[in-house]
Amino acid sequence: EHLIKSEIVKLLIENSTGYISGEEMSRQVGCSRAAIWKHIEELRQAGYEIEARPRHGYRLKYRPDRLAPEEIHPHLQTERFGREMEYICFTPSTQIIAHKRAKDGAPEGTVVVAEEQAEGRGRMGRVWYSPPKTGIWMSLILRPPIPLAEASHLTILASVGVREAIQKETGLDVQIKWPNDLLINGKKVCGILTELRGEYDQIHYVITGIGMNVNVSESDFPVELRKIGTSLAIETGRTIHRASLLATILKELEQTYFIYLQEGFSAIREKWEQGAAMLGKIITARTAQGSVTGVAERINEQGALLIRTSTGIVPVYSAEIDL
Ligand code: BT5
Repeated sequence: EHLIKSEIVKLLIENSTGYISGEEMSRQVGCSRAAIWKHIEELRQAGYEIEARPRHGYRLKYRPDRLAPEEIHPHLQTERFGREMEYICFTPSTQIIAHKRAKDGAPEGTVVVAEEQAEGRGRMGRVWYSPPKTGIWMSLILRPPIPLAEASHLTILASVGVREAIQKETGLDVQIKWPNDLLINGKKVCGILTELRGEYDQIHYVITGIGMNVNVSESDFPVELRKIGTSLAIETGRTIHRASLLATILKELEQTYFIYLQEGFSAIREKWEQGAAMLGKIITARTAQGSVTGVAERINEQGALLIRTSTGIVPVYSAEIDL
């Protein structure tokens, strides 16, 4: 059903400078004119403005910014990522749904995306603020053939892919803050959450959660986040079309993931280092075992951050970083 709708939206977009007839659409999509008419009506209900002119056909005048599959699909340039997609208006957390789908055998590349989350999850029980219709709140199912010890590679490759997507789509300079933040002008625009199920020698599945502030305005942010958070709209001064951005994110993520599977972690590590906010700087890493202060040198083969202290190099596997 949603594939037919995607095809119709695609045709309307491609022909939006003129008209496309119902007959032409039914021929290209391969369904009846009555079916086309039914879908056009449903699109209108969903907020599309579609003009119908006798003897000319249909013309798209306005497209709402939703993250529904029929919105993403016309932009999608991936092999697997986003080919299966679940779209939800409101949910506690897309992570919870993605875990269920993964357990039920959903294929790699399946995406769960929501317009709003009530209890978006951060790391260690923290909350991710996810207001309606202004962000990309999504979870991606991966099934990488790697041991548990290498799971942190996935957070790093996701940061690299998402950074690439934002830069391509907006031209903004994005910095990566180890382990899971993307910053613009020193403020957090995106957080990544890697959750997984697996055993010592094999991961069963990974859920990569991505929370990106896209059209969140300054006054939308709760007071405590105003100093530390930002959005693409705040930084560019314009509204960003979320559906095409999401398609770009999936494309860049897939590309980065395929490079990782084919060439290994070192190819990703190089890209990561190009975008890292902290290398060569003095930082403090707060870990569960205490604080480590020193110069951030690089990341190692496991994805741990290496900090040069007065007593030697210390690898840090999980921490909060003060820049
Ligand atoms: C993260 O955690 O940065 C990971 C966030 C992942 C969210 C996505 S949304 C889709 C998927 N479904 C979910 O339920 N989660 C994932 P962490 O490093 O722990 O950062 C959390 C901290 O960031 C909070 O304690 C706040 O200080 C700050 N924060 C919360 N919401 C924010 C927002 N919208 N923008 C910027 N900072 C925020």
